Formats: sequence, C-alpha cells, structure tokens
Amino acid sequence: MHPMLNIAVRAARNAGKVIIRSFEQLDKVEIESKGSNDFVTSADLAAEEAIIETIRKSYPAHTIIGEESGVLTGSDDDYQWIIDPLDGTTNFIKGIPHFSVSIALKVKGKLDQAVVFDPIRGEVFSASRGKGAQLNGMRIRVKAHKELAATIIATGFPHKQKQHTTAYMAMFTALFKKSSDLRRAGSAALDLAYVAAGRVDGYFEIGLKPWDTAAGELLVIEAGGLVTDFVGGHNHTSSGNIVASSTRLQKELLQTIRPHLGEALSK
Ligand code: 2AM
Ligand code: CA
Repeated sequence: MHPMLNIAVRAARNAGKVIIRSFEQLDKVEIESKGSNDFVTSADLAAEEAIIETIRKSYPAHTIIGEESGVLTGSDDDYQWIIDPLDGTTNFIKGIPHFSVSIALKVKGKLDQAVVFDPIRGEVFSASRGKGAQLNGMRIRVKAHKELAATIIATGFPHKQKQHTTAYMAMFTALFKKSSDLRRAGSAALDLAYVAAGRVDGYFEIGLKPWDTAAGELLVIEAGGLVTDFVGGHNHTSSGNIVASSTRLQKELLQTIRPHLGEALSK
C-alpha cells in the first residue's frame, strides 16, 4: 500500500472510532446548525481533529482542507488533503447507521489517494492513482451497464438548495422511468464508493462540496468509471453537480437529464 494511503486509512479509522463512540451515546452529542438544513455535531469536529492529528504526525508540511476547519495551509502546498470527517451527518443525528469518513489526497492538483470508510460496516474503500480501487483489499470495479434499463441509480436530494427542487424532480422522473429504481441513502461519499463497487450503477447529485466527492471520485475512476458534471464536462468540483457511472452508461445518464437542467444546472 502507498505510504500516504496507509496514513489516510489510519486517519479514517481513527475518525471512525470517534464517530462510533458518539453514535452509541447519541443523546450526549451536541448539534449546531451551520445554515439551512446544514448541521455540525461534536462528533464531526472531534473526528476532523483526529484526522488532522494523524495526517500532521506524518506529514506536518501538507495542506489540509476540511469541511469543518477550512483551509489549513502547510508549507508544501503541492500536497492537499481534502477531508470530510462525517459524510451523512443528518443520518448520524437521526440514528440511521449509514455515514462515512472521506479522505482524499491531491498531489499538484491531481487526485492521488482516496479512502471512504464506513465505520458501521467496517468497510474501507480505497484507491491509489493508477493502481485501481479496493474494498477491504479486494479489487472492485464499476458495473458496465450499457443502458439505463435494469439499473439502480443512487442520488441525493438538493436539501440545502431547494431552489433546484423542480429541475431536480424532473431529472429524477426522467431517470426513474428509464431505470429499474433509485436510491437515496444520505452519504454522497458512500454513494460514489458504491458506484465504484458495482453496488449501484450510477449516481447524480446537485451542489456538493469538494470534500463530499474528492475521495469518491478517485474510487470511481480507479474502478473504471467516469465522473463528470451535468453536461459531461469536468467542472463538477466547482459546480458541485456530479454524475458518475460506467463509461458506457454515462452517455445515456447525461442525455436523460439534459432536457431538464436549465441554465443554472448546465455546468
Ligand atoms: P454532509 O453530511 O457532510 O452534510 C446528502 O445528500 C449528502 O450530500 C451528504 O453526503 C451531505 O454531506 C451532502 N451534501 C453536502 N452539501 C450538500 C448540498 N448543498 N446539497 C445536497 N447535499 C449536500
Ligand atoms: Ca459531506
């Protein structure tokens, strides 16, 4: 295993321990609102601290960009860790056991290492650039469906950007008619990991942040899939609008949502 991936996995497991401890005593978890339908808990903060501490111990000069801490610029900006200590905070708060820790490393602007860790199931999804993707050490690959018929598509609702509700529902309807079914599980990082593992066949969501998708993107790519924005371009990191699937299915996915995008989502 690449030494930096090894550190990423260690950091994710450390965060996972913090999260599980809090999940077992949910009544003691402090919840604060960051904005409309956006929450942070004492577990998010403690897990992010555990990740930063683990990375800093081995790589004190690297830059770390965290959902809760913002940008912690290091002296070596070629190395950027992008971390989401608890992806699926709403599930966590409600006691729904489906959330993850997401850690990605970019080297000179390119995704290089990735871990998405599900602490409930003990599943480590990992990838190193050019070396494929793994689930608990076993190679995973996206499912190579050619068409939407018989596929399961994962998604998330734009719960923090309800101005997109009408467009989103139109996209949802179009995909629902052509596919077998859709899933809305509540952790974007795990949705992408599940595309990589072939558990779902595709995924789309509006308005995500870089820490929700960085690790999952490398997982999908290394598992042989594609990640784009809603018009097939590569602005998904800035727009936060993301579509992921196999290279064969992506075309039909994009064609199906295209008529419903409007100007605001055509990026
Ligand atoms: P969070 O739990 O870290 O907030 C739910 O749809 C998934 O989307 C979660 O992974 C959630 O991450 C993420 N998410 C973050 N910002 C979002 C946004 N603006 N709109 C929709 N989903 C968002
Ligand atoms: Ca997140």
